[in-house]
Amino acid sequence: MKVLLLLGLVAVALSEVTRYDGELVLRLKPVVDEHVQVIKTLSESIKVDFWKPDSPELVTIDIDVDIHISAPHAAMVFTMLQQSGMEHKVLIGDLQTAVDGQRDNNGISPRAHSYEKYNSLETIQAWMSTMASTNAALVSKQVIGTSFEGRSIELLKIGKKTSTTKPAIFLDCGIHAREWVSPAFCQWFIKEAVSTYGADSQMTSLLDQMDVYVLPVINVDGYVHTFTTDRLWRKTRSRRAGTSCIGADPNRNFDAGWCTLGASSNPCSDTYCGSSPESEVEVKAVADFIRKNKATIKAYLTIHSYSQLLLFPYSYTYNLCKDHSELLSVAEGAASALRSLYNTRYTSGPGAATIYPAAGGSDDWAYDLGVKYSYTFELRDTGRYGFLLPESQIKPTCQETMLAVKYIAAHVQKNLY
Ligand code: DDK
Ligand code: ZN
Repeated sequence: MKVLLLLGLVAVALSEVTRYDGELVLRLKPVVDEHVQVIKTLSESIKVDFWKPDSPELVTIDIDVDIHISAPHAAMVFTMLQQSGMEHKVLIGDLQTAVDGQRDNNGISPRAHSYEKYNSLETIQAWMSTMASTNAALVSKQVIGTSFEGRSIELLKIGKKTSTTKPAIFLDCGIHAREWVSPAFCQWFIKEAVSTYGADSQMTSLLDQMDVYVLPVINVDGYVHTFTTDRLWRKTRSRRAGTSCIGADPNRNFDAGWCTLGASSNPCSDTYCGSSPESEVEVKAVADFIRKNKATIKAYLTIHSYSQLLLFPYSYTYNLCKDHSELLSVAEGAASALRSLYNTRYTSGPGAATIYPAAGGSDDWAYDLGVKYSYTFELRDTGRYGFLLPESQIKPTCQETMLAVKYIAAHVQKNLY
């Protein structure tokens, strides 16, 4: 027993998991330009981890700004906020408590796969193999590429197998590493598809007529890093010459107005656009797959968190896309279906005007490629827990999100021919 305890301590010491004791998440409400400047100055003088928006360049007046700061800087930050007269509140008073608190579905074995827990990549990939082999008539697994650190990027193709090629929906999760509820949703979707096929008439008709490609974790290296080392990592884990900073933002790395707006060319930024479009191998793998299947893919859905938004193109320009009115009305229908279950309120609209301009995103890229029904979800919550959404909220979050996804799928199906 003592030996085991000792080994445990050594293992903890060796893995060097980042702790967040005493660190805070604050919500700031800039209403005049001076406030915006205060936030930018702050981010230049101390390390500020931006939760919303994702980087200081995106801060403007009249939006909520959620930031994570370290304990030693807290007193100074509060003084600065007081002096500027900017309204603010503490969202999370001790980040380590929130990190520990999110794994609140105890009683479920920590190693086994569970739809109501945050599963490790290893667990997810083993489960995907099992899902494919035990549901061979409906599910097949495909490896679409390899990550920077050499992990495989895998998806499941779900749909009744036919001799002719079917139209398809592409659904991905886990572009950003720290948004853990996103991969949880893709797993939930797969479970629902497999378990309600043949019983639920909408799911049956969807999978008879269409295929759904579900990619639970795009940014596999980043996701692993959030389990082993830094819970709040966002980007990929690519190394590049000339900087010690690691990774690029995969949702700024697609070839859509690349790096023109709402993205950073600084490799140390959390919204770094990468050295060129598709410089990140994970992005290239997804883009290659969608290009290859572009004749069949009718909808592109991508799942992020947090903010409770349902967004569609464009984010790289304020111009409205040519299908704006249809995409808006489908988004509003999907949001009201979602709300019908637990009264969770979503805002829908084009990305640039609804949250912030952000070029190089996957939804804009897919849309410009010709995938008309292109949507980005930002799941729960609105900041109470942010990225640290407790496991006890996985089930209600996924249940309500299913209603929105099924609403969009029904519309896509209705407009196939
Ligand atoms: O990547 C972002 O900053 C958020 C998700 Se965390 C989505 C931005 C809107 C859609 C970008 N095309
Ligand atoms: Zn995201």
